[in-house]
Amino acid sequence: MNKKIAIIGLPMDLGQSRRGVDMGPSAIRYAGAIERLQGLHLEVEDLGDISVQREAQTTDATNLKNLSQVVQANSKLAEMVDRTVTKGVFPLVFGGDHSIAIGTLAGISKHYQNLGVIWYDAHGDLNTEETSPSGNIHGMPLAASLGMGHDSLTKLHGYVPKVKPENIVVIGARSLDPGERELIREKGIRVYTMHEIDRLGMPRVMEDAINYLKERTDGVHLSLDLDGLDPSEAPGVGTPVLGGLTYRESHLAMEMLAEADIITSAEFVEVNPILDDKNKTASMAVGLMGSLFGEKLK
Ligand code: NNH
Ligand code: MN
Ligand code: MN
Ligand code: MN
Repeated sequence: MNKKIAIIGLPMDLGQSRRGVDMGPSAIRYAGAIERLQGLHLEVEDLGDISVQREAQTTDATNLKNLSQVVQANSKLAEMVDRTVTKGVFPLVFGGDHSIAIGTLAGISKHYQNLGVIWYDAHGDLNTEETSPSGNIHGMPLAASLGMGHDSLTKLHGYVPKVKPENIVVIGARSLDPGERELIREKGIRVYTMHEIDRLGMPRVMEDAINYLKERTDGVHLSLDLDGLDPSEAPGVGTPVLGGLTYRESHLAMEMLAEADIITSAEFVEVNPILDDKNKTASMAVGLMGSLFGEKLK
C-alpha cells in the first residue's frame, strides 16, 4: 500500500436531512486518525476541509434536495482527489454524508481502466431521483457513479460513468429500496447482504470479494459508511438500521483488505457526532482505518 496519504475532509450534511454529519471530519480527526496513521510510519498530510456553501435547504422539481450545493462541494472534492492521485498519493476522505462519494469517485476513477469499489453500507445507495423515497442524494451516489440519475451528478468532473457494475461489491446491505433491488438484478451487481454474511461468515465473504475484485480491477476504492456497522456499536449515524455488522467483523474485513493489499483509496462517511455516544462511532472509524492500513501486519 502507498505510504503517502492525503486526508481531505468534506464537512457536508446536505445530501440528507439530519444536521450534524457535517461535523464528521472534525470528530474523526479528534478521535486520533492522523496520529493513528503516523504511528504506522505512514507519511500523512492533512489537506484540511473543503468549504461548503450552506444556503437555505432547497428541493427543486427534481426530487433532489440541495442539488446545486451538493454538486458544487463534490466538484471541489473531485478536483482535490484528482490532484492527489496524480501525485501518487493515497486519498483518504472524511465525510460528511455519503453523497461525497460522487466527488471522490469522480476524482479517482479516471486514473484507472477498471476501478473496483467496495461499498460497505447498510444501504445500496443505488437510488435515482425517480426511485428515491426521500430525495436525499446520500442514497444515490453509487447509482450516480454508474451513470444513472441526474446529469449534474453523473457528469460531475466531466466523464460518465465512473464505475462499471461488474466492478462493484456491496457489503452489509440490509435496507434496499424496490428500485435499488431492480437495479442490482438488472446490472448484476455483486451484493453480500447480511443474509449472506450470516450464512457464509465474514472471512468467506471477504475472500470471495477480494478474489472477485483482484481478477478484474486495477485499483479498488473502499467507501465505508459507518451505518454498515450495527447501531448498538456505532450509534452516531443518521439512518441506523438494526442487524448490522459488528466492530470485530469489520476489523477482520479491514485486516483482510490490508493483507490482500488491493485498496488504493478510501473514504469514511456518515459519522454524526451529534447523534453519537462520546465520539464512539468516530473512534470506530479510526480503529478500522488502523486495520485497513496494516496495523496488525506491523
Ligand atoms: N435508501 C434510502 C434513501 O435513498 C436511505 C439511504 N440512506 C443512507 N444510505 N444512509 O447509506 O433515502
Ligand atoms: Mn451510504
Ligand atoms: Mn447507509
Ligand atoms: Mn448512510
